[in-house]
Amino acid sequence: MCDEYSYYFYLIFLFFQATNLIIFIDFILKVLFLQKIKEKMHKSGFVNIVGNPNVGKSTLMNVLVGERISIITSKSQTTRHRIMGIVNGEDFQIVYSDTPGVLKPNYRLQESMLSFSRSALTDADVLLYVTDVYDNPDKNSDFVEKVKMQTIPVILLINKIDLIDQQKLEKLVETWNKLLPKAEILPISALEKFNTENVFKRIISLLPASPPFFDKEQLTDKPARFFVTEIIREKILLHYDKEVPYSTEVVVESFQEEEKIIRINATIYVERNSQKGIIIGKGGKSLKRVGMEARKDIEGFFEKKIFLELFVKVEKNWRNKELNLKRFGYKPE
Ligand SMILES: Nc1nc2c(ncn2[C@@H]2O[C@H](COP(=O)(O)OP(=O)(O)OP(=O)(O)O)[C@@H](O)[C@H]2O)c(=O)[nH]1
Ligand SMILES: [Mg+2]
Repeated sequence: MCDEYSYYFYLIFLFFQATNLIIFIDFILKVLFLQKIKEKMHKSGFVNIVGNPNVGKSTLMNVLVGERISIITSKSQTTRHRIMGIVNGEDFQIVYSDTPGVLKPNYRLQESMLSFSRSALTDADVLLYVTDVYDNPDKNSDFVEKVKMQTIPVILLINKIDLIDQQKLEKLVETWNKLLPKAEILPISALEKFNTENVFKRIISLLPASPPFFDKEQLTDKPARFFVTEIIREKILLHYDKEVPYSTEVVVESFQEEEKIIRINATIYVERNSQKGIIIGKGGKSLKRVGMEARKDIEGFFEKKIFLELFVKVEKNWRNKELNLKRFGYKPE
């Protein structure tokens, strides 16, 4: 009798075990299936920002990313590198690339800058061609021709529309429509964030389905030191005229992060002795101003106290020397 009970108990036990196993397998399959659907719904892609110098490419990228990644000044050729700004959402990842303005190179540094802009034509999922209301559509027409040949979606952004009236804008739209007939044209003001939300929405609608390319926490491809050099370079562009800012490169020699402070030593390289004197200024006043303003911004960037020490050195004709350019991070391997 007792044996019979145990037999039935055992059968019931086996039955529950089997149903539990089925429920468990069913659960795992559903999780895997949902994961697959989620992956399929996830969108990712590379959105490259190109255009002539000073049209507002970096201003736009910073607005789209929501962070101050690229430096901005009223001088052209502010951006010298290709800089990534990554925007992450639950179901999307947009990898923006800000690039140097397209130019006719006069020295090797500019050749390298142009190669960064050109590279952005080869690896984008969506291309943002930025122009502004002062830009001459005939300038760098060979680059525009390359944009025209693109098979990927091109959005043409007419920036700084805060500076002109409707009539002039309509004429510009007409001109650009003829030059890039396949491009979708959106007038914007990056400075006033006018229509930039629509740019974002259009990009999302054009992105391909894909898992993310980068860690969802990642904001950029550049290391911390890069932003230090850029902030210092921004202050130099703001405070010095003519060739001086264009003959300047900044290198971070040491970056020591302690618990409460980051200690940074950086060197400002110039091409001539006379430029060294200008950068330093009377009694070191000009260099001190650059250091003070840069330190404040770097503190804001890292949200930490900064000790910044600046040196100035002459590296003759560095803008034309392969070795220097490589050392300063301009020449791709
Ligand atoms: N009025 C107005 N000014 C703008 C707008 N967008 C950018 N600017 C200004 O245009 C100037 C150049 O802006 P950047 O973002 O540095 O331009 P860029 O195309 O990145 O320039 P490069 O890096 O030199 O090629 C700055 O003084 C900006 O403040 C805009 O929508 N309206
Ligand atoms: Mg720029």
